[in-house]
Amino acid sequence: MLRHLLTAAVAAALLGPGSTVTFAAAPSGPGSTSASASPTASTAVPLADQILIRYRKGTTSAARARVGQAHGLTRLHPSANGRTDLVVARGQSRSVALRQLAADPDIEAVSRNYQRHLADDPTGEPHFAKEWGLNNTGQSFQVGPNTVTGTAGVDIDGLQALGVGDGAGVTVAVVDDGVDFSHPDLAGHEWTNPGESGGGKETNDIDDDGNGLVDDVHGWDFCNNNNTLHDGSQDQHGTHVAGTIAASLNGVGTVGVAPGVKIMAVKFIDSIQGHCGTDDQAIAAIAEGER
Ligand SMILES: [Ca+2]
Ligand SMILES: [Ca+2]
Ligand SMILES: [Ca+2]
Ligand SMILES: [Ca+2]
Repeated sequence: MLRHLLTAAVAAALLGPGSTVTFAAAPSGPGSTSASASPTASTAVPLADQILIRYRKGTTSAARARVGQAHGLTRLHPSANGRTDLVVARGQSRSVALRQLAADPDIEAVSRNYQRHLADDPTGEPHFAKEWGLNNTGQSFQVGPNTVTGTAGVDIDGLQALGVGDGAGVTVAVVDDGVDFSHPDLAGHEWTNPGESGGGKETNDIDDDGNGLVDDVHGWDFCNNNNTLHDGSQDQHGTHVAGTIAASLNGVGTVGVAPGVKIMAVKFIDSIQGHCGTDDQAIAAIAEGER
């Protein structure tokens, strides 16, 4: 249901009532300094540089041409519906172009050309109903001999957040005890150090990236000063924390707040009393996480 709602909402927002997208059939209009009729022309311009313009109702073709010339625009597609143009601004930054275009009297709205995705649906994860912190519907839990009932809405709006994004492209450093990346909900979530990977750098016993840590491929164990990031029963908490952050949408176990993020494991403590967990180890772990 969430996927359908998001798809419908995006379509309505982009097109407006009664509009259709017919890039290939639409003629190349005069609203730009140089126009291309190729329906695939936009693929040569990075998505981050593409700008969508919506003109005010009644804007003439002459006025659209003035907008193109005034702002140095190149049209990437024939106009979708006569009121919308996909353009790139040459010779100036995108942020400056967006600001200037927004102030143009013939333009109703301007935006980056964002890429949309189907909304993630976490409700199929077997333990999602227990994750009241993500989505509190007032569900009840058994806590020892007692039944505890939650308060609907007292949550972090995790369900809605997953409709916006999953954190892909973000790396989170877990400064804790170790993280078990062999857990089914964390497999594939390990951050990989580009300076210690490829061509055998992972296991060559050489500090290839020169940060003082040998073969720190997915993080570092500052407690034992090695690159094994999960040491059996010594580690009881970091895996849980990593799962709260990033557990996969995979039909297994739980889902994290942002199931698209990568985890860097920087262990500084374990469950052995007095073994490690000193402040200087924590500082070193945080420093590595800030890299
Ligand atoms: Ca290293
Ligand atoms: Ca190495
Ligand atoms: Ca270790
Ligand atoms: Ca899962």
